[in-house]
Amino acid sequence: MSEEPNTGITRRGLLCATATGAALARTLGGRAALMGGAVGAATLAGTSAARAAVEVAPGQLDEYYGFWSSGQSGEMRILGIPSMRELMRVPVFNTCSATGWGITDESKKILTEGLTEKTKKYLAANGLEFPKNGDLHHVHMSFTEGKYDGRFLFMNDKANTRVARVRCDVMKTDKIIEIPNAKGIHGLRPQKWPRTNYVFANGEDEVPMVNDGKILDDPSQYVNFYTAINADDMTIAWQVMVSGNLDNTDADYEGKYAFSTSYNSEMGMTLADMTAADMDHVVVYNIAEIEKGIAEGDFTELNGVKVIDGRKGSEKNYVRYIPVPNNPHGCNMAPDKIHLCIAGKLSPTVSVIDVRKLDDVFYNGADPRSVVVAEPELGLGPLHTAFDGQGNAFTTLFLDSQVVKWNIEKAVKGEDPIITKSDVHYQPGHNSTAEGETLDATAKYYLSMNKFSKDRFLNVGPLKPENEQLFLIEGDKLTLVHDGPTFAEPHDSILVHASKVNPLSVWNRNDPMWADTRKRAEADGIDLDDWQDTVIRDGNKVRVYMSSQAPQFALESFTVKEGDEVTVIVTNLDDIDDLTHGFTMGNHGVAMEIGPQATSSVTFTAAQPGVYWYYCQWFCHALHMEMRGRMFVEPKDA
Ligand code: RUQ
Ligand code: CUA
Ligand code: CA
Repeated sequence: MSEEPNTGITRRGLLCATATGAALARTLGGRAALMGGAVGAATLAGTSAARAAVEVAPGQLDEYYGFWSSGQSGEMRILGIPSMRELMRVPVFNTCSATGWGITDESKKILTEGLTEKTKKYLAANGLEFPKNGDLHHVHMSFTEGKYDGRFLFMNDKANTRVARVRCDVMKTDKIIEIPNAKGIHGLRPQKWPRTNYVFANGEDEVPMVNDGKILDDPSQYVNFYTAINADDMTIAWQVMVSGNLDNTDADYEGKYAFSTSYNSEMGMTLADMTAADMDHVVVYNIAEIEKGIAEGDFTELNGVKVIDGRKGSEKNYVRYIPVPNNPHGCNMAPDKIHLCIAGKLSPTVSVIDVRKLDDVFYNGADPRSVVVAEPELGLGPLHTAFDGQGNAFTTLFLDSQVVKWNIEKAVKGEDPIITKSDVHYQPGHNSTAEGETLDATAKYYLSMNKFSKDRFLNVGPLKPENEQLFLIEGDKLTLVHDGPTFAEPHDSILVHASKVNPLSVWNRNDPMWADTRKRAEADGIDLDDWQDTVIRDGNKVRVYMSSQAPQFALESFTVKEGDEVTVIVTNLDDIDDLTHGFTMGNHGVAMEIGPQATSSVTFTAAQPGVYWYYCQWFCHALHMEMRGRMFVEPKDA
């Protein structure tokens, strides 16, 4: 088999020539010529000793949880590390046929209640309840004093400008909010210190401050919004209006500053314009000053949000702009609590910012560039940086299809910081080390999230999987121990030690997830804890309360009329680990998961008269197939 099927042009050469264009060639000068070269031989799997070191034998448990974004699939995924086994998919911005996410009353409430009025109106006019898609890039866990605390996971939806929260006790989404004013929420990170009071979210796309159609093609009037969300109740705390767009974000280990990269300080609307300037910038947010400004009333209220003006030219102490080379991307705070690493993307450099120097920029008029204490040249297309907790950094090199391990202190001293470069397969975006974005960063595993798999797996047609590679960190060496194809399109991941994540196996009967359903039951005279199986008619609304216990639904049939609004409320009385039931109503587009001790409900309109079978769709018992019943639909005026 040839290395490069079908074409003499390598994908690497192609991307270089098209995606990043002339600007890249300009920035990189003569080095661009290097990129047209042939791709190196495929990375071979590591030594059998290294593979044995990470083997998780059947029946054994993994050492780390991996929490994965899924890009345009809209869900969150949970993997075991180092086995790379996919353990679970948690629906967030997508709908899910297995769990009924987007179908059940409980999930629809979460998917709709946090939308803006404007969006609700648009959706209603188009017969929709919530956006049909999501683009989930960044999953990050809540922190307490710089370490993961196992409470929540937060994540963004770039496509519909939303932020979601997943409860780690049950691994279900419990809040989704649309962010007003901003467009295209991309970078997202929780505050690290003293705890995650805020979740920070970058709006990537520039829009008019009041985006109501009066201003259209006049970019001089566009702005961008940085949002702080109150993590405990998922409300908007404040926003800062900034100049230039926003890409990735991170926060420091002192609770003083947060940061965003901007690849479009030019406020350009075309590729040529967005890459025109030699320098873009990092925006630094001064959290205490912003809070003070809000408290003192120095804000504009826009769509119910308090917005601070931090645009260039503002004299206040809310924001500073640090110039960095053209079109930066990754924004990663090192666990040494000192160095913020800004990946250059079009520039082959990483800009290292010493956050201790920021006070001087804010309060003593120091030159913003004075905080950049190193800018080592590391390779082509640096995108993201992960840390090992020992002063070293791993930066992905998209164009070189490599990861470079380098030493931060050496870079600051002006010495050659590069320790090793390792090939990855192929074109890496994000990377992760074990708890590398926390004070518990550990030099053990290195994960490369590669945007292309390129000949690494059996051909599955024109749409290929991505490739994620796990390496064992052995001293200065990275040894490849696993290749794993993934479906569209994980961007980011975190590795969290298993001891910090302790989900329940059985739901608590009074979980807030079905608090509304419980209230409605009480109004119907039903106590969900002292189960009664009954059908309540309320005009053309019918509520069917039934329990389930393997292998039976308490009601073997119920009767409704054509066009009735039927709500089926099922409580799973089984309290055994792993005993999930389901409820699927045939030919009604209705399915839901009911975990042990959970209550779920679903509302639908009864179809044309006839007999319809419902069944349990989660295999629960030897007589699982028999776990079914009939809905009789009578004609309207019978
Ligand atoms: S971004 S590949 Cu959406 Cu996290 Cu950098
Ligand atoms: Cu209950 Cu299958
Ligand atoms: Ca730019």
